[in-house]
Amino acid sequence: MNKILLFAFLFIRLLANGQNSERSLSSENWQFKNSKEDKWLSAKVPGTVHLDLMDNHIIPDPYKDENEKKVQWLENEDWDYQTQFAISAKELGNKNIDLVFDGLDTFAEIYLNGKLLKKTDNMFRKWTVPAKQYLKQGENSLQIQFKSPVNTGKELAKKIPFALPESPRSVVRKAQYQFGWDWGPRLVTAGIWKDVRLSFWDQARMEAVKIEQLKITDKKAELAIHTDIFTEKGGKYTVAVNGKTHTFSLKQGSNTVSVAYQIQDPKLWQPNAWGSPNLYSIKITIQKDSKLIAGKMEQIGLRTVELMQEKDATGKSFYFKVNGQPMYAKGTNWIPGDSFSPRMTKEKYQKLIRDCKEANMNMIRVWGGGIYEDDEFYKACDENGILVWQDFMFAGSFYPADENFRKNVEEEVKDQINRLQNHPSLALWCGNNEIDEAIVNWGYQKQFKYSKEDSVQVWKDYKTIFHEVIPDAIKKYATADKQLYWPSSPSIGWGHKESLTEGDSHYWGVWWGEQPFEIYNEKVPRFASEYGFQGMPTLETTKSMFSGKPDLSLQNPVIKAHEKHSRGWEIIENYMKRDYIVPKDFVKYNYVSQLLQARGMQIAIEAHRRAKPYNMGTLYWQLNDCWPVVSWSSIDYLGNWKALHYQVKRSFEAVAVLVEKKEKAYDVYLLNDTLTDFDGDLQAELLSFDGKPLWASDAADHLPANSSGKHLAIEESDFAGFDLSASVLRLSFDSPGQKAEKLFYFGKPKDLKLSKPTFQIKKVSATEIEISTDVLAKDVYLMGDTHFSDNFFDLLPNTSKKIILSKPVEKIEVMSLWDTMNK
Ligand code: BMA
Repeated sequence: MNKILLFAFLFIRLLANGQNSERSLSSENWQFKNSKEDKWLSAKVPGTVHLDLMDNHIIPDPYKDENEKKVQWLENEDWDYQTQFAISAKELGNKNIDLVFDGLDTFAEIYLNGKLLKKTDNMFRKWTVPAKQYLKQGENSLQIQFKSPVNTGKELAKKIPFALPESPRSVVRKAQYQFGWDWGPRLVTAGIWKDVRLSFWDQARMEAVKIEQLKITDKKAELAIHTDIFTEKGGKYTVAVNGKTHTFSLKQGSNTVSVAYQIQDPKLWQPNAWGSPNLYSIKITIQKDSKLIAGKMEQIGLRTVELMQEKDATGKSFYFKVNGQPMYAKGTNWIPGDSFSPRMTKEKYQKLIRDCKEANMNMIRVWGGGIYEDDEFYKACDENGILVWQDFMFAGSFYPADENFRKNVEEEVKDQINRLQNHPSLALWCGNNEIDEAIVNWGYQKQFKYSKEDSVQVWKDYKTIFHEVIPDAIKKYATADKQLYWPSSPSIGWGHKESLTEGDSHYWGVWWGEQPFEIYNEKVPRFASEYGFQGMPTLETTKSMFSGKPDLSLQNPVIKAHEKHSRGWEIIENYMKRDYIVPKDFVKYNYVSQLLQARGMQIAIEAHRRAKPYNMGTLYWQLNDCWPVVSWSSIDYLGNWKALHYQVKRSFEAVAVLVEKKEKAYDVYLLNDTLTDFDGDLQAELLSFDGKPLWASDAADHLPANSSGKHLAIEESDFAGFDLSASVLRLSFDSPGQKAEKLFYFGKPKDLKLSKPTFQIKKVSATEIEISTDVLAKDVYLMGDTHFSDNFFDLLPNTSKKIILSKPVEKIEVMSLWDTMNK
């Protein structure tokens, strides 16, 4: 039995001996109904009303066909949930019994045995409701009535003297993406979306435990463990940290006790590629009169994170120092993994975060239009060395700042800090997504005909929430080492030149601005926290859009409906024409749309990385999807890697060779994001597509730790006389500990003179193949019902590539770019 299990076991046993204990009500027999109707139907908790209606075959699956439209009526209805549960005499014997709701979505009235105990108005808060006096021995009934979030929101919006963009979404403290996004369906749901339980306690209950890192040296880490304890009666209580006891005199009510704790010879938590993300378990217990009352186990990591902003000749730097070293941030943006959050499993969280690690990432941004993620998400980030940029859940609109709203936000911030702050992965709190930018750039004030006073009020409210309420709450509730705050991502909108010289930037000149991909080479910001381009989901996921037999055609209304950007299809096609031959066949179109997306992102990532240390971070938009859709994601709803994810993995390699075409030369860069120096060989080789060596250079080279720079310039004139549209420049850096390779082409894909490759696929074992080709094969696409360890790669003649399959498959088909250029 490992330590955690053993603790959990002892803990439950002790609690069962008359100490504090909890009982989940989630698995009790829940029922639900439309408030207007009488018939109760079976329900699942945690869940949502959409899922329950689907389970009861009342609505169709909104992810399929064009069903999203058919379920819109739900958002205007009220819904009732109820359960009956028995309370024993022993349970009732506890001095205190609380009803604890980890999440109610959103406007709920809680009735216990017919008595209204609480009204709620925020999906992101935890509600603890004292319930003892309303409970009775034997059967009890709990009813939660949910009011329509849209109708309630409309009432709230009336109190604001001007129209709010996309009203009423921003007045409702509920996941904003549920109201529809440019990659997400509109599914404004309701329900008990997290666990419900009864909490029994007599003398005291443990509220938050916050672990503060005071100082770390090679020899020891000094921590302070702060525990919030609420007591029924004042007196002497003992707090133990990993068995070391400290006795305190506590007053009746709320107390915070702080205990010093040391770890000798500490091992640091390191982000991916810098070492292991070492974790320590800290067990905190409260005892009274030698009896255990309550306990909690926390997993922590020892690390420092600083956000550096130093004035320089061009503007101001923006980067993270992790454990004292500047860290180049590589990663992506996270959106909710499902439109119905309770459907996300631990396995899905673990897989998606492992996929980030595998693609050489070290940071992920939890985008502000979704949810504060499940504990499992942060646990997976802790375990995989992925730092989290955590937005608060506000996005792309104007938000009110009346007293009620302010209090509600403060409580929300408090709850989330209490839940999340001990995760070593948590690096930065960020106020919101694109609200500063929306106020300054998006022209809503004109669109909604604001008076001068209205516009002034919007800015005032913005300042109140994001420059006062949230940062003040962080100072109040988070420990000093967990208070990094950045008010808005991006800090400056992409139209303004300062967005490239300071702060973080969302560069949307590509896609929204329809500028060519190559513009990324010029528009390099200090820290790119968003930029992106859409690609289709894999064929399996595309087929899953249909309830019946899939009709794979671009004209099919089902396929069309699974693109939520109003001009999405057109933008994809326009870009495709620039760089590729647009295929007529659907499968090939799907393939090229993925290549196009990967190509755009490769150009962006490489431009950002070459600019290190001017640029110190690149987080593309977006990792994942919440339903099957054409979107900016690199992994589709079913968890399949699109061409982009494979490309990201290559482009994010810690040691990389990159090339930039200058007027008369090709500049070759070496990048090293690790903390180790390498001595190796930098080779450059010009090869014809049929594998003939045309030109070569080779030199010993030294690559310092955490560095970037130009290591070689190849004169353009060196390649005079060669047909560059039928040649590729292969660059490699080879050292005993590291290998990096880059294939550089001299034209757009559509201008390359490719010839038909003949592939050989050898089966090495049931789950391994080796592939080779007679001439250069560009963008080799392996198709089969399995995950390939590499895909959408280029293959040179006279080489071969081994590929691991996640499971054996009968049949593997293969195509390459040549197939899209020739019949
Ligand atoms: C960014 C994000 C999202 C959006 C994406 C693509 O602005 O913050 O709001 O989905 O662009 O348009």
